[in-house]
Amino acid sequence: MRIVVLAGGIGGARFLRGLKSAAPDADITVIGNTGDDIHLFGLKVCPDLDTVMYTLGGGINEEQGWGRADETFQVKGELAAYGVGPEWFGLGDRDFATHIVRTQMLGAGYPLSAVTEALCERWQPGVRLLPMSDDRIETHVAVDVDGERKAVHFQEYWVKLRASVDAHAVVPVGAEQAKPAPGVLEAIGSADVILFPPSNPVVSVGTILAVPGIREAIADAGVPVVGLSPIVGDAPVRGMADKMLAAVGVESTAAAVARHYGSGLLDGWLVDTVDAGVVDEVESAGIRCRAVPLMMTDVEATATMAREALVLAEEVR
Ligand code: GDP
Ligand code: FO1
Ligand code: CA
Repeated sequence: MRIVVLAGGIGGARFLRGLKSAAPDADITVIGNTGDDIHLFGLKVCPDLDTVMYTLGGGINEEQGWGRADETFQVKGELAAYGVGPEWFGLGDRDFATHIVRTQMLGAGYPLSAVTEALCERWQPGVRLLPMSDDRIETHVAVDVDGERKAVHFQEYWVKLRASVDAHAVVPVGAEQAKPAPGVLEAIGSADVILFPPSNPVVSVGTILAVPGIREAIADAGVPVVGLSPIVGDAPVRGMADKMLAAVGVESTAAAVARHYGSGLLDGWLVDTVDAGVVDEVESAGIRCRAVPLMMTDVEATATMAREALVLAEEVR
């Protein structure tokens, strides 16, 4: 079975670990979000691609959910001693090597998709990991600072400002001119099932869908498209999905996120058992819905979620 998954960082990566366990023989292609990418110290950092690669490859810091296990921060300290920032973004020594290799290969002319494939040769994630695009796309967030509206990079909003101020708009800068990376449309076109993990609907899945051609290819694929809610009990399990949803005028409920994707895209939607009350509402929007436990507490619980998603896909096929 060929499965295509649109993934952000932590939510996407943890779901994929469960999916691999639930469907060990499946051929899984991951279309990864690159809107979180940022250039720092002359290096290209791709947080969501790296989170998927490290999580599936066994190198992730499990508690944190991003960055490397057994990390040290000598380089960060040395940069700070030179007064070279930003000091608010924590790049570790082990992680730095990934960004150096990536930036060196990009400088030599390789596209991000080829670089990602090369990095995955080391990590062997057991999935085909494709960036959504080889073109530069950076999510910016409109905020008010000292009474003035300005756009900041998504990482500045999340890591520096800790999402403490309201987001008025979220813009995937560069998306309109971008093309899907090689292999993306082909993978969607030959998929047996397409899954939206419980990733951020705005700055992860939403950004991937903003690359011209991807949303259309999924809608036209003619195969089941099933999503899992990142909102449990009217709040994100972690992260800033509530702030991002508010910026695009969507309530933080499992039902509102399903309606936001819409029946033109989604065939099936899983909500957590605490949200069982919204099943009828989602179904009346033309999306088949089931309530099952959706907390990714360990790989076994996550594998059960992935199995439920595949069962729902067969039901709507
Ligand atoms: P990010 O790029 O690191 O922010 O990760 P993603 O976009 O892939 O996923 C973030 C989303 O995952 C957040 O909206 C969380 O609510 C959701 N999430 C994290 N852990 C869980 C979980 O155990 N269950 C569910 N249902 N959602 C989760
Ligand atoms: N998140 C933080 O909250 N603080 C950090 O200093 C930080 C550094 C960092 C470095 C590399 C990387 O791949 C991810 C990193 N993250 C950090 C996570 C990242 O900002 C976000 O969680 C994701 O981009 C949101 O999807
Ligand atoms: Ca992300």
